[in-house]
Amino acid sequence: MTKRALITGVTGQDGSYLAEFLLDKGYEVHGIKRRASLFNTGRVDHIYQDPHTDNQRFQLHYGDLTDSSNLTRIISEVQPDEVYNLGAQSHVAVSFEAPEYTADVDAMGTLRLLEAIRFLGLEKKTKFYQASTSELYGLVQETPQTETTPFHPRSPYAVAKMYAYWIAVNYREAYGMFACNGILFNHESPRRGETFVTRKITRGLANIAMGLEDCLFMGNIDSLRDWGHAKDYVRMQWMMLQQDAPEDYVIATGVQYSVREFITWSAAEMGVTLEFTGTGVDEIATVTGVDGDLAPHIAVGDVIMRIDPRYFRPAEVETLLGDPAKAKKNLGWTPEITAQEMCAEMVREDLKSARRHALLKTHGLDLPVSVEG
Ligand code: NDP
Ligand code: GDR
Repeated sequence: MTKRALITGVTGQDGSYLAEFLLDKGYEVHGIKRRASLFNTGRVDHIYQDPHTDNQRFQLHYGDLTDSSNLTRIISEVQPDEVYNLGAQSHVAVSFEAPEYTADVDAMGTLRLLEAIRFLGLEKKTKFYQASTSELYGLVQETPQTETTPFHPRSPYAVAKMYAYWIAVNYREAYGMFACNGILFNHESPRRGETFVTRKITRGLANIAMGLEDCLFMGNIDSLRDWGHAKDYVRMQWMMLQQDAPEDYVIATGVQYSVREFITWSAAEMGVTLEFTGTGVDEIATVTGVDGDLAPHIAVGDVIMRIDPRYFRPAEVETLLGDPAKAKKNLGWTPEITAQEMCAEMVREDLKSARRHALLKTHGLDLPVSVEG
């Protein structure tokens, strides 16, 4: 029988890859999208199916994690075998600006979904995946981080996600629900939101390469992260719900790099070498070499990265490194794409869009480049 999945956050990075993955597996996939004044389905438009055709296997429903009655109605209509709760205000820096909204969506939204499943009497049918996060470790207590490392969240986002983590555990223990937390470390792709650090770098440097921007303004580039590819990580989200019994898993690569290294790789993908000089807010990256023709607007001596303290966070997570041993042992999961391969893919895609943009500009169509991040 065809399995039915409901994905919150289907229009986001992970939601779009997961929807593709589940459709390939033969699932009927339902996604919740928010009402917005502009189209917000760019990441899933390629799998859109005309609602007037028969056997539609991908359907979108208007909804919001802040709206219990709406969530209950959608779950009642869909009767999902699996719910993937990927929807969230997912930007850590933004959560300091909008802490209450972040708690409402990320913490209470999770509770609303679990309650809807229970209220509808689906707690024995519907399996639940919660998008938990390495941000729970925050001020890290041990390295590498595992499923048993104590949490110390460092942002309103992380605190909200900590509630979501424990409420999923609680519904598992209290009501016997099949609820799992995937404690996912940072994962990226060409579909990553433009204001997360990796995409900000690949897109920013591609724009500089094509003469659309002059300089990349960054926050804490000493920060260390364990970066994987979103495609590898959504596969694991599905695997977690196919276990015999619900358990929580750390999903990571087990390798850590700095933001500065990610900038160096991204530039190198365009044939550009950099030298970092100065310290703290005075650190800059100067071009020391340009090889090939991928970056026609970058020259030796250009300063293409500066620090802007506005991107520092009130409380920072300096270092994260995950140990995915349990996922490997129990589920046979290992990441297939390295951080460097992922960076190369992101640079290639961002160079393509920067070239298109630059071409339009030469024909007088000068679209604004949004650089806020
Ligand atoms: P994105 O920010 O790309 O996507 C978030 C999704 O949530 C979007 O579809 C967004 O809709 C939707 N959303 C936001 N607010 C609401 C709301 N009020 N009601 C319903 N939907 C809403 O995140 P990712 O795909 O990167 O991450 C997926 C999940 O995994 C998130 O929960 C994130 O916190 C978590 N996570 C992500 C990691 C990562 O490195 N990517 C690591 C660990 C956890 P819209 O498109 O309209 O904005
Ligand atoms: P993070 O991701 O906060 O780890 O949360 P992000 O890419 O935003 O930051 C990673 C690190 O880079 C530093 N940094 C900057 N970050 C941004 N966004 N912009 C900058 O200019 C900049 N300069 C330096 C940050 O300070 C940070 O240390 C992501 C999100 O996807 C969460 O939803 C998810 O839970 C975690 O990853 C795991």
